[in-house]
Amino acid sequence: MGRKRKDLLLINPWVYDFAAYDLWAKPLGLLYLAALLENNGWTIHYIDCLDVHHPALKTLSIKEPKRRPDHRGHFYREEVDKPSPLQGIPRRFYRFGLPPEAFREALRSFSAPQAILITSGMTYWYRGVQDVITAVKEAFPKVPAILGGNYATLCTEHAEGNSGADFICRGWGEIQVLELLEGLTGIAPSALPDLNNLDTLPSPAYGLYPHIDYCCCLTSRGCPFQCTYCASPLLNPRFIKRSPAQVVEEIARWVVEYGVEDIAFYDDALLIDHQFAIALLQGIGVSGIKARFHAPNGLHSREVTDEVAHLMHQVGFATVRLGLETSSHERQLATGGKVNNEEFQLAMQNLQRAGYVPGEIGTYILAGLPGQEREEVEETIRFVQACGARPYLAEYSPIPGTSLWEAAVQCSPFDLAHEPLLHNNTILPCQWEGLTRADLQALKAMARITE
Ligand code: B12
Repeated sequence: MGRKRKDLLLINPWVYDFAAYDLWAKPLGLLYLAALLENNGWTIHYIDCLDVHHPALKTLSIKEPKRRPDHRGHFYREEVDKPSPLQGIPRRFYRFGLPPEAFREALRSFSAPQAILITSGMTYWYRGVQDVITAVKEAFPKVPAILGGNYATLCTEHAEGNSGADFICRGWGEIQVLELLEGLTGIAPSALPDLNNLDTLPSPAYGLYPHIDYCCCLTSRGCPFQCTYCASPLLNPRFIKRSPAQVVEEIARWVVEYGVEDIAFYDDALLIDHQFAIALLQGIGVSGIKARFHAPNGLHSREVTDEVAHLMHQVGFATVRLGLETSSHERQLATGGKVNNEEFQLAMQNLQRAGYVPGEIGTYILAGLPGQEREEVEETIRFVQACGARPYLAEYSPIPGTSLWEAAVQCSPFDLAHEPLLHNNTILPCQWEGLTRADLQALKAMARITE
């Protein structure tokens, strides 16, 4: 009797959107699962539709999209028709990622796996999920398609009715996927992680990429705050950290193994545990790792002490973004109280004393929260600029299950409750006469003016 074949195909789907930019975007959850499955003896085949270095692009003589020296950049894209719920939006709509013929060609190069695992990012990116599942079902009609990730977790019912997947997993996938595969194939897991101890998880499987020019790192899962607009508590059952030594060792290995110079942190709360933050930053310093570090996901200002700011500057944090969201004291309290203006000012002073120059520090401002007026955003932009930071306007994307969701549904002119495409931040889902799309354009222009 031959041994059972143990092949899986893992896929990061296309993105359909008005805009998408590779701000160090990798499907980290899927890469974590890939590493765990490899440890359990599975052979992993992998297609990342968003891989700008995918060999299929060269075969089709498609030039690599423009990248910056720090490896941010554009994805390959093709314009497509707007889906009907977005018809009224005066912007072009694209499919980002591999041309469909390249994807189908890649599928043909594999023989049927035991299961196909598909991840999902933003809730409003589900069309890419649908298209991938349609294509894999054409190629391998009998192979079960398993869907997980943010869309699957936050819009489970919608995914059940619309994705085409045979199985849908909500939340952390590690144990679920091993158990599901056991049920489907009879192959029992040999290496189970302990999800109360993140140090038992293997490092994300970046080796699946033929070429990689940055790595994304997660030092923790979840967040101790419960901000009303944020999905973190829905995606993570608790806030849990890795050991700083393990993180440092992992980054050092990536720099040597893949030759990467850019590391982006994906944490929701990177600095929130002060002792951890100091240990991590000192560890990076002592190890002599030479890389640029990026925090595209926003840091908690309260934690940017003088010491933390100096260490960040010393070890090479090149992208520093603080999450302020609003300078309105009332709204800061009403949305979760993660920061106030004095704490933000202090963080800015600490960062500037540490050597950051004005404009080098970005600050996220939320625009278009339910009932939020243009003046509040304007004031926040002015405040951020006066503190020496560069404002980044992030249009609010309403997320089902969050505390702010009902208010968002009530105030939105769009049918948010039935159509996840309408969660797209670009359409300004909660626009109203107090803050219109035209207002937003004016606010963006204002935010671009830096002293
Ligand atoms: C990193 C990040 C980004 C990165 C890129 C992410 C990417 N890969 O594309 C950047 C900085 C670019 C980004 C941008 C934005 N983001 Co963002 N981002 C995140 C963040 C912090 C982490 C995602 C992550 O990788 N987590 C770590 C991994 C390990 O977790 P995971 O992917 O969930 O995987 C686990 C499970 O889901 C599951 N799983 C995953 N895949 C699969 C597959 C199978 C088969 C199975 C079984 C299980 C499974 O198992 C995994 C391991 O346990 C999340 C918040 C969060 N905590 O998740 C927000 C989040 C996804 N972002 C969000 C938002 C709002 C945005 C922006 C719109 C912000 C703005 N207004 O500008 C932009 C939009 C970008 C665009 N249009 O291009 C929202 C979601 C909005 C929505 N409606 O879906 C989130 C949830 C944050 C929030 N505040 O609530 N983001």
